[in-house]
Amino acid sequence: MRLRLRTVACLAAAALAFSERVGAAGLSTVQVASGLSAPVYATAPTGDARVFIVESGGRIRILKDSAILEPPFLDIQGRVSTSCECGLLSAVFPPSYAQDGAFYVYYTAPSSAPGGITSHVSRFHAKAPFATSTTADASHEEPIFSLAQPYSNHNGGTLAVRGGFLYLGLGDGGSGGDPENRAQDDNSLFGKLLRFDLSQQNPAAEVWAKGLRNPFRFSFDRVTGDLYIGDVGQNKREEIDVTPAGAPQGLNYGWAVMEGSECYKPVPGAPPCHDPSLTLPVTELPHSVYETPPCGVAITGGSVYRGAAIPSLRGEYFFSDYCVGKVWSFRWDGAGGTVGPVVDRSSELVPDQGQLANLTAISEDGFGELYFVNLNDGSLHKLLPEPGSCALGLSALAMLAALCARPRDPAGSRGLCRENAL
Ligand SMILES: [Ca+2]
Repeated sequence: MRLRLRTVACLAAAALAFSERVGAAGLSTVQVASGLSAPVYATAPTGDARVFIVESGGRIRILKDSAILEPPFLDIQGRVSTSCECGLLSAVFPPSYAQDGAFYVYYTAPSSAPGGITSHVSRFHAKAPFATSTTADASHEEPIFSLAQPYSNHNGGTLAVRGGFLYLGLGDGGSGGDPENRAQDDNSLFGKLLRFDLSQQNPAAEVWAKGLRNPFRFSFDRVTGDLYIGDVGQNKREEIDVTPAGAPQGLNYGWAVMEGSECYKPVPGAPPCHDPSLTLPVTELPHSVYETPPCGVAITGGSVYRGAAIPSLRGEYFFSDYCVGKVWSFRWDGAGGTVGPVVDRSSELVPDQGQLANLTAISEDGFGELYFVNLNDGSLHKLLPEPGSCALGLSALAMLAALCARPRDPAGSRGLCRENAL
């Protein structure tokens, strides 16, 4: 018994030393796809080893075994407008996808609306067998929601599923400064987080939260259900809003009364600036932190890492800025509602090929591993442990295990390494 306890203690110490190393400086990125046409998002059905890449021109491509499959999984290029902040902007596979093949997309289409576009959420179906399907039936589109845009910008762009509901983030309608105060207007669907009951064949749009300017990217933590919104700022502040899964419906994130934690403008009928009813960001990036921004600034909300490759990183939220080309991360303490240090990860994540710039998404595959989507050069990069982390970890493990009273368990150590190396 005494020997066994000492062995367990030794191996635990080895595992701790290993995980601290990976957590401290053990990250890298590897280019896994290139030659894509204006990619904006990556996702996958839960447990599917493939990656489904959304191209803004109207195609969804499948990355399988390091190759992009032909033909595309979905091709609706003729229905999509591609100028400005437009196009096919996201796709989501609900948990029921393996049973019924149904998935949802969000895109903008040319229209006679004042902004020249109309936003659409539609349901499509993969061709059977669903779990391994490589093509969807583009000819059978089921409209779920549409909304004519008053201006061409601030179109939101993300769909996500939580607890049987489909969520859509919509911008304030566009222009600048929310001229018609739509984000605070309960009679308008702009500037809102909407949700749809997926148990309904034709679900109605329900306002879940308001006071958003342009939540281009938001996500749910796949373990906790907490909501992370990257809301693009106006002139001064980019913000991240984090809301626990159990928060009530009807939160007001402040725009255009407030831009981040600063007052922006009084809005008739809305709470005043700093009113306690407003939900303020958990962290924000003042524009003053950027040095000579190349094209302005626009936050790209990301995702919480929940993969298997880097266990010490689980729970860490990664985000970027489309224009500035940096990647940051922080850890949100759901119980205390506090935010850990915001860490600039950019130098750690320099990839083997290409670069992490013009990121339109940091999103997840079917196992919670993270991908960086570069719109400008058409590439996709995957977050991985730093090369050699596993070998170094094994060295530490072997050294410490050798001090134990009996030989280490080879199967156990391989298990640790495998978990960190994939
Ligand atoms: Ca806000």
